[in-house]
Amino acid sequence: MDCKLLLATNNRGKVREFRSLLSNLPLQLVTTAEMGITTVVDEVGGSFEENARLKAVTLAAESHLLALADDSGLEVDALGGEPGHLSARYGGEGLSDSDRVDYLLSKLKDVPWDKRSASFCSVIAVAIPGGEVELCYGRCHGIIAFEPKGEHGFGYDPVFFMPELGKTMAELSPEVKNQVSHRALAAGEAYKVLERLIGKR
Ligand code: ITT
Repeated sequence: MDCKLLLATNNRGKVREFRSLLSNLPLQLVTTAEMGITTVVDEVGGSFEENARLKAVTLAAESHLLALADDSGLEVDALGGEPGHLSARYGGEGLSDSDRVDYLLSKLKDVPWDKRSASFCSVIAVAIPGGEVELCYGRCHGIIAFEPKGEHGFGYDPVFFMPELGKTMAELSPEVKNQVSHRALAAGEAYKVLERLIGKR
């Protein structure tokens, strides 16, 4: 194993965030695209944990590198926790982020403000090629806004309103999102796991 960490994701928003969240590690962060890996892992698991594990293990085995994968999504209480681990495909295949936001808003059109609570969840899996896998968790709470606001971030950020900050996640600068997000919390745990794994070599 060399000193590279494979960011096992095809989501450019996640890559941007991980590059910043893990920048102080003594590891070279590389993407699947940079390594010429075109494998798309079928997310057939029934939970964030299963899919994060599947992506990290498959791509660690293929690249022979330490690999980090994130499976994440939005859980909306009024929708019984949907879209959850199906967040990337909510509303059908081939939709854009803004199409999915519109679809979500249409599902919540009759739901009043005090019943629009939701959380973002991130499960990060760190896998050693042919070896152990460690899981790290992060969650943050918010309310689904009535309309999108803000230009930063990706996915459902424009409708994820954080009451304690008085802004949607898309209105936060990348630096602030990386202090408060579900992914920042999980990445804090993953950072410690990676430090320990590096120390063992
Ligand atoms: P990879 O599997 O290649 O990492 P993906 O986009 O398919 O990329 P997921 O299966 O984990 O990733 O789906 C996560 C979806 O949840 C993502 O497409 C977003 O729509 C949403 N999501 C996750 N984290 C988010 C965040 O920080 N802000 C906004 N939306 C987020």
